[in-house]
Amino acid sequence: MSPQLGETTMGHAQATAVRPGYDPAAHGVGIVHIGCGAFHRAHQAVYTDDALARSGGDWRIIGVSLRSTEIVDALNAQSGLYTLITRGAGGTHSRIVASLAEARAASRDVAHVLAALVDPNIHLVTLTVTEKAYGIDRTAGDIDETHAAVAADLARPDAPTGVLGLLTEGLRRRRQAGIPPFTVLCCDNLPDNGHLLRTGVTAFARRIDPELADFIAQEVAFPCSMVDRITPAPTAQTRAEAERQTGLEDLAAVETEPFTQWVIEDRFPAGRPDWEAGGALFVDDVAPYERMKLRMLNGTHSMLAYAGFLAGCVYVRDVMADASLAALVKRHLAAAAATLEPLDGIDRARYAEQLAERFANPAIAHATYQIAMDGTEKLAQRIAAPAVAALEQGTPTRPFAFALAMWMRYCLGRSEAGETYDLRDPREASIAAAVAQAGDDGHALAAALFALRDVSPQRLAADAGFQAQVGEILNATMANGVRAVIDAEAQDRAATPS
Ligand code: CS2
Repeated sequence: MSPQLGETTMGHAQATAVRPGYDPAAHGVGIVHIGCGAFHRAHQAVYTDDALARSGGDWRIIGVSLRSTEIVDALNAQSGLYTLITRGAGGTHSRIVASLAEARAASRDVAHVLAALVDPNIHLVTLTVTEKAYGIDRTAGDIDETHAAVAADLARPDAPTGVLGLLTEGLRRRRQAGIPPFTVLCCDNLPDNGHLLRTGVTAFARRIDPELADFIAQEVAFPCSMVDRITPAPTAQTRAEAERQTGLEDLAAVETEPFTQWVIEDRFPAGRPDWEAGGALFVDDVAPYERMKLRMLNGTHSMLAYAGFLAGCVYVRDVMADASLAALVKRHLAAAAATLEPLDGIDRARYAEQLAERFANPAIAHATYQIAMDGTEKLAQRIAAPAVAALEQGTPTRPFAFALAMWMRYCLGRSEAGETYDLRDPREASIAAAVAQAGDDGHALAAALFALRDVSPQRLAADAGFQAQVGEILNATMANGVRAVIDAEAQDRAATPS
């Protein structure tokens, strides 16, 4: 058995693995990152690693996991070190990342997490916790008091468990101790993510202490950012590949694609690392980049995840190897692009081509079932928002109706062969109630699922024509089967989308 990756063994890593270009021990911490899952380890932590190598600074990261203790234990056993494997047309490469100094699990170690949040050396709190962890009611622009962590943290604000509670308590303690606030950088796939989180934190704080809420609104910066790197959940193969590449056992290894992008609003009053070293782009307004990525990459991802999963494609690359589905991917990319305003320096057609190539990457095993997770948290910004824009502009809407119909068919929770699967959606119970009520009537199911809060904006739910289109596709799927509908959609309708 190979020795485990760690401070003392890193020097023995095989020459095939690139080692950090700096001495990690010479740099202090400056960032708390909440959500130290695979995406963070393939993205922000790598940009910070590049920044440390090029410009130094005390910017190492304390990783916080809200619930899972497994990744925390794995990282700490390796002094925070892990292998980043990139797989693409240029081959498979590995590199050891050293920007994570330590990890903590909020679920068992909240005192240490709060101590880190109050540490004057911490200037930044960054987050990748997934859409559902925030507990913000996006339609109302307020906190969602029915969200489990929000409810628990309102009851015990001094012992927080969730994002809003932790940030508010950290900021409260800093203010009380006269320590300047940290900047909060949201890195989740949500539109206007910085503004949204600011709304959530100030609304949460207002329930506890209105003065603190005013202080946060005035003094804390919440820049927006757009993040991009396709990162499948690590598996035993990931760990085996890391061991092959480095000669060391690594329980925190991640694999990802070569492409990476980070567009950030440059508003960091407490300073920041030299993330430009890893290629980050700093702009005044992130919104157009975010919209482009959410609608083109993530929207197409959701469509292909539902249609692909239902058609028996386990991975995204299998979807791209299916002629009809690949045509629908291109159709969706074009329809999403048509809803966007021009953006300097971005060639949308080229961006769409590049996305199709990234999805087809044969070396990346990105499960459709992984992307299908949490549909009720994702579809509003990925599918419904561009559908509304398309209705208003008179550009094609059918690709969005098809995507929603595929999600609705997926919501039945059973394949055509009769196998059941878990929806893995925070609103599973409401979906099940809608399905039970509507049964196999596509129009009734569409109406019931459109009525779920936050999934589709009023404008879309009120459009009888659009809803009828979704219901028809759904009925055709139930009558003729998913494969027949996908083929018909790709052949007949793709040429003349309505
Ligand atoms: C995916 C994203 O799981 C999903 O919903 O669409 O995680 C996607 O892979 C990333 O946003 C790519 O940057």
